[in-house]
Amino acid sequence: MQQKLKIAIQKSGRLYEDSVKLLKDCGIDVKNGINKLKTEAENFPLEIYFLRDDDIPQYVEDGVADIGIVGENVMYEKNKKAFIVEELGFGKCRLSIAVGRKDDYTGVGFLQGKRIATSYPILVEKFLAEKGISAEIHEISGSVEIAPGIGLADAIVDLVSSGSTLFMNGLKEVETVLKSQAVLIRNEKLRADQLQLLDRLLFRIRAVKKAKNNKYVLLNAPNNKLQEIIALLPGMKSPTVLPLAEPGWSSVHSVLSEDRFWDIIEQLKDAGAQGILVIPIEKMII
Ligand code: PRT
Ligand code: ZN
Repeated sequence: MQQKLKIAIQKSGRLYEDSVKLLKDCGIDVKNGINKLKTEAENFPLEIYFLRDDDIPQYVEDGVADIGIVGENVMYEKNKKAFIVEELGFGKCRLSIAVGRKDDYTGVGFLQGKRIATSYPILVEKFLAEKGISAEIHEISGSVEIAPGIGLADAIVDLVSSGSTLFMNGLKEVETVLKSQAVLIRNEKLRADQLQLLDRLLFRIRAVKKAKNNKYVLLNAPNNKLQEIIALLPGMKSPTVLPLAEPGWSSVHSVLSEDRFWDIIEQLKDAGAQGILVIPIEKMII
């Protein structure tokens, strides 16, 4: 029987949907995991375990799961023996220190001798030690943002994405302890056959990520502006140029990366490009 690779993903919560979507985008069929501990992919030798995110690093360290998807915040807080193999680009947030909106915060010195509520005592302790601050850490497991309001703490350290939770609780973000996103982690001692499966999966994940960060662009260009327009397009190699039925015009096809996208589109328009079409790419293999 063919060996299977075992992956642990969050059972429900903020990482669940993106984790399943990533596997689906990799062409791996995942049956819905609600109320299930485990399922098998039909078209890739993968067993999927649905777990609480906090437990995933331990399962991967123990080898119950070979790989897992978890936030860096959990990975570093749990401090288990596992490797990060790939950043996945979703579940982005930051672990931040917040104090009362009216507090006169001028720097980390503000925290000296204060009470800090958090679900991330290890990361907070490390941050404070690096800054030479000693403070009282109160570990609480949820609703950290209400701690200052009920007199339990002077500051909190919690995950922030939009900032609205802090705002609604009369707090302001003052320091970033860690920037986090979902990552793929692996057990330290995978066998050769498991590593081979991981490589196949990683190849697909990277193709999906690359595609997400790029767009396919088609545009029409007057032939006398072609050189200028082509010079603006980085592309995978050189762009494809095809003659249009209308004399003196060409169609140019290329790939643009998301981060420079709007910049380049504006320059293309200024250089005389017309009828610009932008199309998402599903997979990108180079
Ligand atoms: O049940 P289980 O233990 O698996 O889930 P959980 O409740 O512990 O975690 P969950 O589903 O809330 O989050 C899973 C992971 O998502 C986290 O470990 C992070 O890696 C990532 N993530 C990304 C976030 C956020 N963004 C986020 N904003 N996790 C939590 N939050 C919370 C934060 O704690 C705060 O309460 O959202 C609130 C702040 O959001 P804003 O938008 O108001 O700033
Ligand atoms: Zn959790």
